[in-house]
Amino acid sequence: DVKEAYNCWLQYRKVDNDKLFQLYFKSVAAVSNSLIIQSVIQELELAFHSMYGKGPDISQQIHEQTTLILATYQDIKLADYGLNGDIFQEINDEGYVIKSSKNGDKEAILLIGKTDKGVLYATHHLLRLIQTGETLKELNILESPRNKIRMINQWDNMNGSIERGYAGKSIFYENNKITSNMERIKDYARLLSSVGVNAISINNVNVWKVETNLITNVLLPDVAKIADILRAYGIKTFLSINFASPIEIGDLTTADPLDNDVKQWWKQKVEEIYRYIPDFGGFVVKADSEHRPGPFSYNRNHADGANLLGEALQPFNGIVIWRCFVYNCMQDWRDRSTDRARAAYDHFKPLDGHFLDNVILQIKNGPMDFQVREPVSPLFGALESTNQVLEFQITQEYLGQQRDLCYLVPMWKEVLEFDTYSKGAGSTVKTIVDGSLFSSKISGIASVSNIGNDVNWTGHTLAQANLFGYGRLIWNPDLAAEEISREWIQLTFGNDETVIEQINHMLLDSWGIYENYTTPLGIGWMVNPNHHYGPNVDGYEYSRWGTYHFADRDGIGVDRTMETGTGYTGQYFSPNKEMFNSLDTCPDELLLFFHHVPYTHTLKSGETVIQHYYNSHFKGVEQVEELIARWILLEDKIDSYRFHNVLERLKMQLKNAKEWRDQVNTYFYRKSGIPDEKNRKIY
Ligand code: GCW
Repeated sequence: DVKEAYNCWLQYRKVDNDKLFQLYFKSVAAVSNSLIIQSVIQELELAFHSMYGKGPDISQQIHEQTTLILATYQDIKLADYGLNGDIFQEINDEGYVIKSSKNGDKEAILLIGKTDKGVLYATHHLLRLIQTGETLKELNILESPRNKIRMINQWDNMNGSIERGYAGKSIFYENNKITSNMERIKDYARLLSSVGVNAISINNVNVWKVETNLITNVLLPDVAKIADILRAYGIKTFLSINFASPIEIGDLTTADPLDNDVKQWWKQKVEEIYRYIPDFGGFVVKADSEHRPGPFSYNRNHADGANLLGEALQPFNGIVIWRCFVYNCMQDWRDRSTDRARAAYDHFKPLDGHFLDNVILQIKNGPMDFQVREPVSPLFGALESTNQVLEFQITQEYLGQQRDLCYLVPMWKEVLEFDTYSKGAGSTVKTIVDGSLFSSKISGIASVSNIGNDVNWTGHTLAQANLFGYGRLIWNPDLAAEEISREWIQLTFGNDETVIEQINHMLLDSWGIYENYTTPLGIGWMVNPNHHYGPNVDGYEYSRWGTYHFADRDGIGVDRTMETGTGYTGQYFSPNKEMFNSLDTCPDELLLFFHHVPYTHTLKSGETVIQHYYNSHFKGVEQVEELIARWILLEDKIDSYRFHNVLERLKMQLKNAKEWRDQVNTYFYRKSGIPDEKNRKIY
C-alpha cells in the first residue's frame, strides 16, 4: 500500500478517542464563507473521517452544540468568547488565533483568522496538535508568519522533465501540455498550504521555446485552471518568463527594455494575463544568466530589465522576482582575477535603489551554487534600498539527489542566523528577508521544489522532511531544526518513541555526514559534470564554470583574500570581512573557500588539512553504515513501502559514499604524496 507514502505529513492517522471527537469536533460552525473556507471544510471532513471514522455536523451558525468555530475576526463577536480585538492588530493578514473558550456551558475551540487564510493555517495547526497527541485543553495560541513571501519555485518543463528533479516527472505538465490531472495539483496545494506556503512559480526559470508560450492565449486558459486550484489554498501563481518574449512570441525585432514598443508589448501582455488570472502573482526572471537572454544584449542593466516588467505589472499589484544568479560561465581556468563568488555582488550592489518597488531581487543563499557548505552571500546586507528574497534549494542537486539523505533545515537555519553586521551586530539574514531590518516593502524566501510524480513525491521518503521543514522554518525562523524534524516524524510516521528517536538522529546527523564523505572544509564541487551526482575531483577543474579547488601537489583552496586573492572577502561587512580574510580566524568548515593552504596546514581542530580529508572521508562512510543500522531497527514499525524505499536509498548512499571516499582519498594521496597517519586502505 502506498497511501502512507503519498499522504506525506497529512496522514490523519486513526485517533482512538471518541470522547475527544464528541468534546471538540462533533459540531463545527464555519461562520465565515469563502473559497478558502470551503477548502478548510473539505480538509476537516477528510481529516475527521480518517481520524475518528466520522465527519462533523457543519453549519454556518453557531448554536448550543457547536464545539469548533471557524471564522475571520470581523465575522464573530470576539467579546463573547473572551477575546479582545486588539490582538488582531498584532498579527498580519495571514495570522491567526486558536483559543479554547466557552460556548454557553460547553467547551469550544475557536480558529480565528485575520483573514480566511489565517483560518486555513489555524486549521492545520490544530490538526498537527491532534496528530502529535498534544493536549487540546486551554488552547491559547497566537501565530503570524514572519515572512511575507513564502514561495516555491518549480523547475518543471512542459515536456514533463524537471531540471534538477529527482522524484519522477512533472505533476504540472506532460507532452508539452498542461496536465489534466488536477487532483494531484490539488494534493500538492494541500501539502504546501498546510505548512504555510503562499506563492508558487510553476515553470522552470530556464524558459525554453514551448514554455515561452505560457503567457499566450493558447496556454493561459490552462494556466488559469492551475491558478484556480492553488487560489483555493491561498497560493498565488507566478510564471517564469523569457526576457526575449517580445521577439519570440511577439512580432518585435528587439527586447530592449528601453524601447517603447517593447514597453507597450509587455503592458498589453500583462493585461492579457490578468484577464485570465485576476490575482496573478507576477514574473520570475532568469536573465543574462547561463546563456539566457537579458538586458545586456542591448547594453542595458538589470534595473532597466526588471523595471520594464515592474512597470507593466504595477497597475495590477503584480511583482517581478529578478534572480541574481548572474556570473561569467565562460571563464578561462588560467584567469585568476575573475571569481564567480564575487559576481552577484559586483553586478547588483551598484544598482541598489534603482529598482521599482514592485521588483524583488532573488538571491541564492551562497555566492556559488547550493554547495554542501558555502558562506552566506555577501549581497545580504549590502542592498539597503532594494526588496529581496532569499533563494534556497530544496531539491538536492549537489546534496545527494534524494538518493543520499540530507536534512537541510540545519543548514538553512545557519544561513538565516548569520549576522551580516550591515547595520551593526544583530543584522541577521532572517531580519533582512523578513523585511524588518531595512523596512522593505516586500520580501521573503523562495525555494526550488523537490517534488515530482513519484508516489511519495520526493523520491526518498525522508526527503519529504525538507519540503515540510522549509515551510515550517520560513513561517517561523526561530523554530529549532530539531523541533521541526520531531514534528515531521510524528506526523509522518506516528508517535512511537523509538521511531522518533532513530529518525531524528538520522535527519539531524545527515548534513554533516554528507559533508564528511564529499567536500569538507568549504571547497565544494568535485562532482561529475552536468548531472552533479557522484565524485569527480577534477570534473569542473578545467572547465568554464568558474568552480575551482586549485589542488596541486602542495596545497588546495581558493585564495579569496584582499591581499593576495580575488578580494571577495572585502564584500563582507566588518568584522566578517576580517574574520574570513585571516587564516587565523576563518572557521575550519569554510577554510578552503577563502584560503589556499598547504596540505600540511594545521586546522583549529589540530588535524592537518590532508589528514582531515582522509579522516572525514573514512568517517563519512562509517556514518552511513550507522544510518542503515538505525533504519533497520524500525523494520516492523513502518509500513513496508516506505521502509523499503528508504532502505534502498540508504544502500545507494553507502555505495556513493564509498566511491567518494576512495576517489577523493586516492586523488589527494597521489597529489600530495602524504600518507594517511592511520594507514587505512587508500587505492
Ligand atoms: O547551477 C545551476 C543549476 C541549473 C539551474 C541554475 C539556476 C535552472 O545546475 O540547473 O538552472 O543553477 O539556478 O538558474
